[in-house]
Amino acid sequence: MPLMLRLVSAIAVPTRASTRPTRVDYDGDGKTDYAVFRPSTATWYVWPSQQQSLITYAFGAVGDIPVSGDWDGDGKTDFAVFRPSTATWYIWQSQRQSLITYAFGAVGDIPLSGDWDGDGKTDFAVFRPSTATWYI
Ligand SMILES: [Ca+2]
Ligand SMILES: [Ca+2]
Repeated sequence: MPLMLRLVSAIAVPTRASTRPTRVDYDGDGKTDYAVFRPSTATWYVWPSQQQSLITYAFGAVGDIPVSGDWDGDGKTDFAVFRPSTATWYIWQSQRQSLITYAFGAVGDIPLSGDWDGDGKTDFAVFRPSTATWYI
């Protein structure tokens, strides 16, 4: 269960190719940080542009889909995952350093995150393949 964002290591190096790249700015300096999420272990590897060293986090569960974005609108990317088995979103807010959980979508939906209304905060969206319908 992804109840807390847990720092695993500041020196570990990703060793497998089964990772998903994410476009992010975790340190909020306006520069994109290198980051990947490994679904098989629910591990995040982040290379912040300011710090210039690898940081490893555990957040989410095996099989989760990364949906990072700036959900709280503070200019820093928040760790976030969508759990396909329950259609639940888990978001670690960078501003408050706290977890929020939402139920949005249905099992089988494909999660998409983006700032759909242009307010500076990331919004929920899912695509339902069975009906070719978008829910935003
Ligand atoms: Ca950055
Ligand atoms: Ca944020």
